[in-house]
Amino acid sequence: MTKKVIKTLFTFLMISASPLLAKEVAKPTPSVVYGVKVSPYVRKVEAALKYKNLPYEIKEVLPTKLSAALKMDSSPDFLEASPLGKIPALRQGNFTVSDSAVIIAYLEKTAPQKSLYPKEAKKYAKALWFEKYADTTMSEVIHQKIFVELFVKPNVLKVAPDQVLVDSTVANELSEVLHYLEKEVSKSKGKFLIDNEFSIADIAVATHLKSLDLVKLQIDWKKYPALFAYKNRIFTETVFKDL
Ligand SMILES: N[C@@H](CCC(=O)N[C@@H](CS)C(=O)NCC(=O)O)C(=O)O
Repeated sequence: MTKKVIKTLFTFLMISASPLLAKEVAKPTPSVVYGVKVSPYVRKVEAALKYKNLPYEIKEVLPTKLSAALKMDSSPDFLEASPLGKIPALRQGNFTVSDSAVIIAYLEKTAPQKSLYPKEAKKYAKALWFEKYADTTMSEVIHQKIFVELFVKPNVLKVAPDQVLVDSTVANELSEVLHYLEKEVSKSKGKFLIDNEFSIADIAVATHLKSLDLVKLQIDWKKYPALFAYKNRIFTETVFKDL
């Protein structure tokens, strides 16, 4: 083969391969998620990123209030991403945004593949309702009054939990939450909260159910058979498996 033929052949191969190379180059740069994996809201964002097959890395930071209690400083790049000093926050290059609900709504716009929001209006509203319920009532009951007491206080702040608060929350508010979810799961015509459509509703609710598992709370699941089955299903069959 002459040098000229080899050169032509090489040029041809480079041109044919260029779309493949371009694809390789066009891979999205990983998002940075500020936070710690035990946070239910960080877990919620991770589940969404995993579901959408988006690359990300966790930059381990504690919320500002917790850092201050431990006499640690928060990094300026985290504070820029999270004006309230809460976790999670997301960074993509110079762009930053915080709050799990806002982050996931943003991800949906930028990566609409495998949508987390039902198309049909009533289902969409229902999914947003479950997210709101999880981010407010479940957060107050399960995160603030149980998880912070039984996990954050002894493991991070090294102080004793308020067991009286935990016991009364479990007896009263937690039972209300679990009864409500039992009713809703039973109404679903499929294996997820919105029938057979995996959505933001499942991610938002399941992240708090995971917190209950993490603190090994003794719950009489026989009272909530549909919810118990849902919880086991969601953690083994979906993106929650490794979270
Ligand atoms: N609504 C926020 C809640 C985030 C949140 O409260 N995260 C907790 C950690 S799990 C936190 O940063 N707490 C510190 C604080 O409230 O100042 C979200 O969905 O991202």
